[in-house]
Amino acid sequence: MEGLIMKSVGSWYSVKTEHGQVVQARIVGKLRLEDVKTTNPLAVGDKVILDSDVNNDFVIREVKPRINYVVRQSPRKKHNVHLIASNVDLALLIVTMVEPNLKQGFIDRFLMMTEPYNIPVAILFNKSDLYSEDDMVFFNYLKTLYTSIGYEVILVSAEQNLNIDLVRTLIKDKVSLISGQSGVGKTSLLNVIAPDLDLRTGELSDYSGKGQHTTTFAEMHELPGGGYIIDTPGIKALAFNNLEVMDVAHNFREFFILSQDCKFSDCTHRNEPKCAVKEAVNNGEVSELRYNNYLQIIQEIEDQNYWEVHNEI
Ligand SMILES: Nc1nc2c(ncn2[C@@H]2O[C@H](COP(=O)(O)OP(=O)(O)OP(=O)(O)O)[C@@H](O)[C@H]2O)c(=O)[nH]1
Ligand SMILES: [Mg+2]
Ligand SMILES: [Zn+2]
Repeated sequence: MEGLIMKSVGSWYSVKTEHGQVVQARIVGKLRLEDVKTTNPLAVGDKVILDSDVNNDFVIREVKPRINYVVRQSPRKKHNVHLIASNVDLALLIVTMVEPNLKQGFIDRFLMMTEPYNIPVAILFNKSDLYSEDDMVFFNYLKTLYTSIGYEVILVSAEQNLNIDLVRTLIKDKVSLISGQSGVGKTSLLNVIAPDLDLRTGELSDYSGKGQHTTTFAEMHELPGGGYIIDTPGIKALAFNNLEVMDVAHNFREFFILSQDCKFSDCTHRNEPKCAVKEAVNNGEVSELRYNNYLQIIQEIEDQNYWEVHNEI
């Protein structure tokens, strides 16, 4: 029997079977997995083959090949990654200008998780009811920037029901992942999009990002209008030890297109001569904001690699 993983807590998985019921199942034996080293064998969104054991309990025998997956660097094991979700059609990145403030570079760092598989991203700026005029000016700037690169940008408010219909239309019949810092209103938005779900949301007293997380594990919900949505815990920090400098260069969409005109095929767009990306930054075709975030990410990766080499000596 086939199944779809809706939730994973410890070694138990909630699996929706092809007959529509949700059952609890565990892994037996060894699953054949892809070559990526992961700290967890299965993720929400995985399609699996279910069986029953001698006690008539459900067991997972096999995971079907994934179309794509979203991973984060494991906080514990540096070169392992943690699977967040798989087989995703769309990622909704929830941010807000205030409560908590949008962290510099956060959007571009998030995109490093979705770009490797070209997962479409819609950036939802939530809590618009709280934005000042200045916040709106910056929002409009970011909207123009990210729209021009190919991402959808929508101003929303869970509180005031702003543009929720637009989001409903966007996610209809898709498997969407909802992600972002803690407290930006991911679960609140889900509750407005699909009130029947009635999920728990939090009151964050501390917006430094260290506040408590209300959602503590990824969980997939079936949407009444068709499709699925995966609520995830808030992201605290995004590190990229699992990426190489060239991966980052390839995952900045507009840089990648331009890089065909760089003199060197392995151009990192820093000090190389005849670099099409740097030229585009200089003449204003590529955003300085994006370029600076790019430099910051590759610098971080190089620093980490340096320390690793250093420590091995
Ligand atoms: N003013 C305003 N507050 C909002 C809006 N959306 C959510 N909030 C508030 O923001 C707080 C956090 O909301 P949650 O939905 O729990 O945030 P979350 O992103 O799911 O947080 P984690 O589960 O910790 O990752 C709650 O107090 C919500 O009431 C909005 O559009 N406007
Ligand atoms: Mg939540
Ligand atoms: Zn270049």
